[in-house]
Amino acid sequence: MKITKILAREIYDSRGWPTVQCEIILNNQFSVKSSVPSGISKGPYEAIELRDGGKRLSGQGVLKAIENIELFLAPQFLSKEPNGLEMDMKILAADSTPDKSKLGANATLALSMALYKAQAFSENVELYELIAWVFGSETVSLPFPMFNLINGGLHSNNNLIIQEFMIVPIGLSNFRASMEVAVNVYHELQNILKKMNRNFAIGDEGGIACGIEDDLEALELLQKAIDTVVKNSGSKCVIALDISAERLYNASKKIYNWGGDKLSSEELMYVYLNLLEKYPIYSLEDPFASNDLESWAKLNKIADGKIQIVGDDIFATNMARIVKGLEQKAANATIVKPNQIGTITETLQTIKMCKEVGVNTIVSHRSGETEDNFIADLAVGASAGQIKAGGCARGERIAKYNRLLTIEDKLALHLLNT
Ligand code: 2PG
Ligand code: MG
Repeated sequence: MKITKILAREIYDSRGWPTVQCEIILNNQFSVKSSVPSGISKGPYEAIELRDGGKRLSGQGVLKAIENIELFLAPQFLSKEPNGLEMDMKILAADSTPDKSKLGANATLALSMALYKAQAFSENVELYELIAWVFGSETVSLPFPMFNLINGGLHSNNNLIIQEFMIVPIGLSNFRASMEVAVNVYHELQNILKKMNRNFAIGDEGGIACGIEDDLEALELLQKAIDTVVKNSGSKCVIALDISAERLYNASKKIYNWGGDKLSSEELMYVYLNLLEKYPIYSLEDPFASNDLESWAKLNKIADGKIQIVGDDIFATNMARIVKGLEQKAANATIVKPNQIGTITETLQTIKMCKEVGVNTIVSHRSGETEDNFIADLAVGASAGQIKAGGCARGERIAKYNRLLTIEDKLALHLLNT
């Protein structure tokens, strides 16, 4: 099939801010669409998201990014067979900056995702199959999901310092069973809050976002809900936290603002060590700021491979930054967000390199999302191992989990037929 048209348009994300949608029309009749997410807790190393500035939509418009797709990038791909890998190389050449600051990572990624989808469609394969093929892998696997059941930090306006309180069901034989446990814990948490007469609401990432007093109460309630659900089920749940410490750090004073307390790196380390002792926490994301590398290395040494120390803002899905972090032994896992780097091909390269050097990878959504469920196929096709796509509510979060349920069924059927 040939590309007959590439359209881009401004649509809105789950927070009501503009974002980029790209539509590719094939053979004048079929079309595929992609749309890009947007984060709010960002480090300094992410690829540049192009925003229009000015008065319209508080400066958040993406009309320039759209123009970059339609006028600058699209013409070279018209009348060609869609090919994600090859066409990403052309996108990279057209932008030619290390951070996509010329065309905008929201423009390059929207087109890159749409090209991969168009290729899968025209070759009549599932997107995860195409991704596995580009990735050079003959097998695929479903990721362990991290469900974000309590939202704090910049993803809500409550008192919680920790940004994400996630649960990871373990000891289950498939994704559907994990999802079921998570959904039960999510509803149990709501029951507990109702019994406590707390008013609560859902935050940016589909977890509870108010009605909880502080981080310790959040952990206590989460543990209580987990205990109630797993009591008779034979399953287990561990906890994963995203601290997102970048926003808490004062680099000139070298202190962290921990809910009004001014903590040194060492004091913050003790906070974590206490939490690790008290709760079944198996994964800590962004525990320190990216230029407090020494503290990362100390914690990673203490973790000794038993706890997952995850770099997000510090690595920004960027191979060079991950290599630098590994030289310092800063972490043993990385978050993978396609819009931190700006194309799907670069995202796959990053996952590949991490696998080769034994760094765990967690494919991740952004706090501002759309209904696009590309990351589900990405996590499966590249056998990333883990995914975080939010809580057990809100359509844009559930879209990713529902796609994983569908993929799991397709793979089971495939196994039956072989
Ligand atoms: C994170 C992400 C996603 P944001 O910090 O891991 O949960 O948040 O998209 O706001 O950067
Ligand atoms: Mg993070």
